[in-house]
Amino acid sequence: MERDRGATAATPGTTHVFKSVCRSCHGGCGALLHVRDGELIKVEGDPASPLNRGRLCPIGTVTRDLVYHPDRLKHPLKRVGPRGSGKWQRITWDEALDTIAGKLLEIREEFGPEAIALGTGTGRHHIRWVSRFGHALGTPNWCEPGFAQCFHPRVNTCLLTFGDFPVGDFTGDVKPQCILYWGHNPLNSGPDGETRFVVRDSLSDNPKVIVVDPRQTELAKRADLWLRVRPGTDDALALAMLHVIIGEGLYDAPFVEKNTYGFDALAAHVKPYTPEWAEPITWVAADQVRAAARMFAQTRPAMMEWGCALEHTPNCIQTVRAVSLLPAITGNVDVPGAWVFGMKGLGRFPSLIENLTPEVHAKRLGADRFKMLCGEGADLPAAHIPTLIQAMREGKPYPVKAFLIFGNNTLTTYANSAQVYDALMKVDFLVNADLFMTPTAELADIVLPAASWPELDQLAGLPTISGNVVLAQQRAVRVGECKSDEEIFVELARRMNLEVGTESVEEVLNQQLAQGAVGLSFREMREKGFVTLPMKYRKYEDSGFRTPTGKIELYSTRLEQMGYAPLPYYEEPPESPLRTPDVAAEFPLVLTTGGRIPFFFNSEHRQLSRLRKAYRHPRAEIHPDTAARHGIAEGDWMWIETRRGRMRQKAKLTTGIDPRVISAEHGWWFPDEPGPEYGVWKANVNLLTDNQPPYDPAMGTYQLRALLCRVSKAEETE
Ligand SMILES: Nc1nc2c(c(=O)[nH]1)N[C@H]1C(S)=C(S)[C@@H](COP(=O)(O)OP(=O)(O)OC[C@H]3O[C@@H](n4cnc5c(=O)[nH]c(N)nc54)[C@H](O)[C@@H]3O)O[C@H]1N2
Ligand SMILES: Nc1nc2c(c(=O)[nH]1)N[C@H]1C(S)=C(S)[C@@H](COP(=O)(O)OP(=O)(O)OC[C@H]3O[C@@H](n4cnc5c(=O)[nH]c(N)nc54)[C@H](O)[C@@H]3O)O[C@H]1N2
Ligand code: SF4
Ligand SMILES: [Mo]
Repeated sequence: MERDRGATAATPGTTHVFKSVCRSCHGGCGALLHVRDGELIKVEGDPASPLNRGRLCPIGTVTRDLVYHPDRLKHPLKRVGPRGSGKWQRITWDEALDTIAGKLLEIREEFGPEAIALGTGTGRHHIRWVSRFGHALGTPNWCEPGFAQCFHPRVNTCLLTFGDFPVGDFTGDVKPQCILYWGHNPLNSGPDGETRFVVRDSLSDNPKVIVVDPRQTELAKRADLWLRVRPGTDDALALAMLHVIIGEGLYDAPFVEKNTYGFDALAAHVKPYTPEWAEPITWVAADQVRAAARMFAQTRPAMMEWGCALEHTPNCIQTVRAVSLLPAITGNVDVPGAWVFGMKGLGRFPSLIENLTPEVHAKRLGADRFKMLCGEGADLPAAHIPTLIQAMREGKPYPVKAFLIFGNNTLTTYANSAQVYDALMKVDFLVNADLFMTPTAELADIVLPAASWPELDQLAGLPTISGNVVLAQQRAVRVGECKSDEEIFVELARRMNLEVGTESVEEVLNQQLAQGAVGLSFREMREKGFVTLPMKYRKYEDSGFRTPTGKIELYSTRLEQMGYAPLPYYEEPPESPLRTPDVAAEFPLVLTTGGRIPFFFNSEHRQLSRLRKAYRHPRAEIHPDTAARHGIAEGDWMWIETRRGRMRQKAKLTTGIDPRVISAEHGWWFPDEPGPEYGVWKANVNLLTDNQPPYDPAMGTYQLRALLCRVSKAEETE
């Protein structure tokens, strides 16, 4: 490893500016890191970056506060009291890594490699390194709460339907004339590479905007049409829109004729799904469904941008399929200003999956059921989280003895937190690498101090999967004894004498670049900061679509082959006023969870006082009429209760939500409250969710967005 980065960095008193990329959310804004005497003195948006043009959001702005926060973990710790007692002792990296390596070898020997599971968090720079390390040591069991619940249902479904993953062409010369935002609030959430800035900028070109969201978000306020859908019924809404577009002949007939497979079957299939059929299911008026379908189909180019709300249901694959067919039949695919397939600047990450035999693949937890999460239908197969929790708690279908968590606050983001807590208490060996001590890390045997993004080398290809822009993230500073997750994996692989997975971080990044289209080494990438690839449209005219039929599969032959429905269907959420009226009698309100907050990333950033000042408390949205019925006023603490449990958040009264719906925030714990719990049971929305069946048959997804609840006023003293 080089001693110093940047010739001037070594000269005392001079400032060196490193080009990098913010990784505090999925967004990937270009960032300039100003370093003097080894200290990060300023972080600013890179004016040259096409993703943010010099701007940073509130989270990116306080990067220095994150890097130098006094609560950062700065050296490895080992637990000295009983699990969860909060008693820790500082240890050396040597002791930490030797202990982990020794324990993993022991477990692998006695119970087989599959008894070791790895967990990580969403959008992390090191996410692919987690599976790589797992594959190197021979276990198929790695997981991430975003694999069955977020983004990957869209990725895997689109790979089957389109042969590639389409993204919005926000930055091309032709601007979208109509944008449909479906279950997505990108002004807050900075999605996968189309940063909130790009989305905001696109509004100044004055496109028609359609928003499908139970809440009146800022985007919904700006929209020409806002469809206030009942949570969990997007499948029905999409089928009705397909019905209108096909029934009224508004689809792009020449495109459909030439480039799609199964149109007639789809047309026959959606015939019964009239807007009048959808109205009582979705709570969206039939004439609004028609207006939205017509606006989307009759404006060119039209773009559809979607979010994780579609993937937080046990019918997620079919929902995603149904929505994705709207751009397909209107010809808004790989054309300027619409959905496009990216240029793949960043090559495939060397995941070492080839190290697993078919027998080991078959042992992946969930592989017997969920082929699109754990098997042949998955781009990168992962374990099914509820099945993993069961293996940790009950030793079924086989015991999982070790769980290594790299960047996930498991107690806050997995469904059914109470059961997850039980699993973490039971597992023999628990390791957690994080930037901060969290309620989850408090349960570990060994805690490792991870480096934050300005402290490490990485690559990002954005938008994710598409890779039109390749960006280098680079180590500009060091904090305490923190190591990047990537470095930890390399060191563990070496200490365990694994046969593969022992190359240095830079070697692996170079391997990845060698497979992509930019044609540079990591060292060269670091100098450049980022590379934008020129966009080519209508690539299918030369090469078709990479599906079995060479066309966009409206009727999916691959889904059919795997034993799943080839045409999308509607399914009522597992608990709902229509499906379980008995439950609704006791819990009459529909609960959705997790709408993103611009000041925090999932469970992160509650330590950062500048962000907490802007957003002190967890809030749940409730209609004023509903609030009044329960004697709840603005800012009151309010109990929200489901069949699983209860927790409280502060009431935020708004007419921008249906009186029958509640929307609660996710990710809450309170670093400012005493450990080891840090208030994790107070406002944790996953005390209300369930990880029990039904699951999406192909993806294993559970319900996070359409549950039944009731509310009441919580007294200050409770
Ligand atoms: N009810 C409900 N539950 C949800 C959701 C919802 O909407 N509703 N959303 C779901 C979705 S879409 C997702 S993707 C998941 C997200 O869930 P996760 O990805 O698990 O997010 P966090 O729990 O916030 O995990 C982030 C943790 O990683 C740490 N961290 C940050 N950077 C690094 C790093 O570089 N290295 C290491 N080692 N640690 C780091 C942070 O300090 C924090 O503790 O949550 C899911 N859970
Ligand atoms: N600042 C910030 N950025 C983030 C994150 C964060 O926590 N903070 N999280 C990251 C993660 S993990 C993800 S997955 C993305 C998510 O980013 P988005 O996809 O934008 O997800 P959300 O904001 O959770 O939900 C989008 C909208 O869906 C609506 N909604 C709720 N239920 C339903 C439903 O049943 N149907 C429909 N149609 N809409 C519904 C919500 O009201 C919300 O406005 O953001 C990422 N970026
Ligand atoms: S939008 Fe995301 S990538 Fe951009 S500055 Fe904010 S946290 Fe960083
Ligand atoms: Mo996510």
